[in-house]
Amino acid sequence: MAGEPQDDCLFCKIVEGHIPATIVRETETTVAFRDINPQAPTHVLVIPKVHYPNAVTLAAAEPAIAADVLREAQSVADEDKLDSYRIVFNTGAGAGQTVFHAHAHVLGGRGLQWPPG
Ligand code: IU
Repeated sequence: MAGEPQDDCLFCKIVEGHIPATIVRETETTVAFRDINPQAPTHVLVIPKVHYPNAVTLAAAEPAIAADVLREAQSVADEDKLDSYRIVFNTGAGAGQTVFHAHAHVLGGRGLQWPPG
């Protein structure tokens, strides 16, 4: 069923506590943890606890939770004292998405180039 945990999803396993992660924030609907392969001094992933394959399918089905993900991105930035930061939603393998559970990358703490690679 839509939103239900998937047996083969690594981020569902992090939500369930079956795979370790450095969790920095948790709410009723979201978990935020440090990326294992950080690309910036702050590189935190904010994920919904429910399983949707990407941010747009999450937003279509659960708009309030998609908004929670964005709110949590700001909270991560506040906790790491970032004035500016980047939120990235890689969507599709061609754009670099490797984990098909919706997630926001929150990147900051260094100068960020535009356009991204
Ligand atoms: P992507 O947008 O799907 O490429 O992002 C997935 C990210 O998840 C990527 O930056 C990985 O380093 C990160 N990650 C993680 O932090 N912990 C894990 O257990 C796994 C992936 I698997």
